[in-house]
Amino acid sequence: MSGGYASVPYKTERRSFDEMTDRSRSFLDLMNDRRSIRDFSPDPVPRSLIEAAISTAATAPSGAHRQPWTFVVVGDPSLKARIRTAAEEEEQQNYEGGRLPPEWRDALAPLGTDWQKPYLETAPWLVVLFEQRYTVKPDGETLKNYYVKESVGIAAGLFVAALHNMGLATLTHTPSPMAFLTRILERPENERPSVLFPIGFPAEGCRVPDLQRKSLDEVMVVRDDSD
Ligand code: IYR
Repeated sequence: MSGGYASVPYKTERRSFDEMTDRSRSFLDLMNDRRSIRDFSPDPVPRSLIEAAISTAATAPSGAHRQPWTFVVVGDPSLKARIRTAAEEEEQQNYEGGRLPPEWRDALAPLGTDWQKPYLETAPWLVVLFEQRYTVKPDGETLKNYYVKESVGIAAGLFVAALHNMGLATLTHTPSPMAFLTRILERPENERPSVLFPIGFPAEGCRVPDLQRKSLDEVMVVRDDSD
């Protein structure tokens, strides 16, 4: 391989099949216990934990290694309150002003969500993930980014996994439309909000819908032309 980057050795040690099996199962067990929650405890969470989760998320692969993401961390109660008010204004129009198409309303009905978003104030942290539609270099030069939504989606997945692994809960919240986040958080023109994550511990007595995940057979297709 040639190119602009110098190359460094990549670790080549292999684990045994048994160890791989053990690790695959324990990671599956861990992730299978993850749920999106909407009922957060106000208990504080040290910012260092949020920072570690963001560092993990930022290990995601990205198109042309542009790393087209910004994680805005919000803990200030007055900023959280402004975000809640703005999100609820939009969501009230969605749920009660007839802005949600009937099919979408029906899809959400089993989840029991409504326009009220108290967790945007209760959760000790909100992290808003922004996608960088293009990169602005320190000298002001701009660079095109590639596969931005895919890259940011992968980073979001790693973020969710990192939070769950350390014992924190979150929700991939996408208030719609999200432009108010650009305004309130004063983000530059090259950024667009992607996901709003309220983060904290689940409230005492927190309950979640009794959802089932699709089975492996439902999500996997094996193509093998040799049999
Ligand atoms: N953004 C709205 C509606 C909503 C949409 C989907 I798709 C969900 O899975 C859940 C909610 C809200 O946050 O209530």
